[in-house]
Amino acid sequence: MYTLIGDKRSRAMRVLWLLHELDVDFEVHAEPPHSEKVLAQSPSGKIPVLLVDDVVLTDSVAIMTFLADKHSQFTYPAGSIKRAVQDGFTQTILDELDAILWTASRHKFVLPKEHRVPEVRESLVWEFTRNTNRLGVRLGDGPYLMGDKMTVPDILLSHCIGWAKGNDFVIESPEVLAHHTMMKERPAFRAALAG
Ligand SMILES: N[C@@H](CCC(=O)N[C@@H](CS)C(=O)NCC(=O)O)C(=O)O
Repeated sequence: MYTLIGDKRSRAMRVLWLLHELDVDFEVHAEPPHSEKVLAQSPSGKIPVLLVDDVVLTDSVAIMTFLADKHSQFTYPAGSIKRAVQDGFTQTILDELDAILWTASRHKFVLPKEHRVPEVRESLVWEFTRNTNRLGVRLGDGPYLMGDKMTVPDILLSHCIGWAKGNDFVIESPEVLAHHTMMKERPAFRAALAG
C-alpha cells in the first residue's frame, strides 16, 4: 500500500499523477510542508513523502523512479541504453528547469525575507526560456521525450511547465508547448488534479 503525503500544489503532484497513471491503490494526505504529519516522517519537512508500508521515501523524482521500476511502466529497464538516455532527460530537466523554478520560489517566498534577492527573477526567466528552447529541439516531433513511449521525465517536464506558466515564465518553444498540451489531456493528469 502506498501513502502519499503532500499537497498536490507542490512537487507531490508529480507522484500523484504517476500513481493515477499506474492505477494502483494509494491514499493521500494533502499536507503542507513542515506540518506535524510531514515532520513525523521526514526531518526536512519537505514534500512529497511516500510511505511504502513502513518505509519513508523522499524526493519526487526518486519516488517516481522507484514506482516506474517497480511496476515496469513509464520507464526503460535500469541498465539499458534507453534508460541512460531517459535518465539524461530527467537530470537535464532537474538542472535546467526545476532548479530555476525553485530558485525563483525561494527568492519570492521560501527564504527568510532578509535573504531574498527579488532581482534574480529577470535572469531566471531569461534562462528558463533559453533552456526550454533547447529542450524543444531535443523533443523534436516526440510526441514524448523518448519518442513513442511516455516515461517519467515527460511527467516531470509537464509539471515544470505548469509550474512555470503559473508564475509567468515565458515559454516560446512550440515543441514544449505542444507536449504540455498533450500531457494535460491525459485522464490520469485530470484525475490527479480533481482528486
Ligand atoms: N527535491 C525534492 C524537493 C522537495 C521540496 O523542496 N518540496 C517543497 C514543496 S514543492 C517543500 O517542501 N519545501 C519546503 C522547504 O523547502 O522547506 C523533491 O523533488 O521532492
